[in-house]
Amino acid sequence: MFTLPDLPYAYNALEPYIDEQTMQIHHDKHHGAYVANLNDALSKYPAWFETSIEEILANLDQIPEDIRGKVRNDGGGHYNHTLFWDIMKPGGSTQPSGALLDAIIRECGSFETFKEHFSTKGMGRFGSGWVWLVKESDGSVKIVDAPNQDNPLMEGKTPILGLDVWEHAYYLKYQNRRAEYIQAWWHVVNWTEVERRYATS
Ligand code: MN3
Repeated sequence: MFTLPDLPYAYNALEPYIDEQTMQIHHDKHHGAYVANLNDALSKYPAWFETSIEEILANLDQIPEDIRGKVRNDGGGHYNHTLFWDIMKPGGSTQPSGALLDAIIRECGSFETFKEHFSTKGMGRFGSGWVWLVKESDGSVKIVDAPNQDNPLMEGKTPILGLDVWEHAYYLKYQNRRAEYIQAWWHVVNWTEVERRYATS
């Protein structure tokens, strides 16, 4: 069975950028529900509990058709939120360094332009979804977005940074002001973890 991982910091650790109540509901209730629903779907075919969530999402075509939609949504939700908690931290560095920074500059020209492009993608995602930074096999990086709980693993690609732009991620504090949420979120990105993911994927 899959389990809800603990947050790697306190619920209020990302204040004032992301508020305690949002973190509590987002982690305990939303992520918790994705895990419970994923386990419920897979309990019909328990052999899949032996497979990692990354492998499952990269091979959705092999999941039995009657549960495939649930596994896509709830398994995606489980993976995406686990990544999301890990790529945030209070008081992290304000930008990446080394090979990841080089790759971002090659793609976007500068780190500031990268942030603009990534934020614009988040604003442009209609309805619920995510913005992703993907590492390609040649080491380059690309900004992509996806609806619902879809993610780059489903396209055979490797996500190293993700931003949740579902309303549940920001509505309590920012209401309809998604742009303010995105601008605030940059303050809590854990670039050390994103660099680790870039280096090891
Ligand atoms: Mn969410």
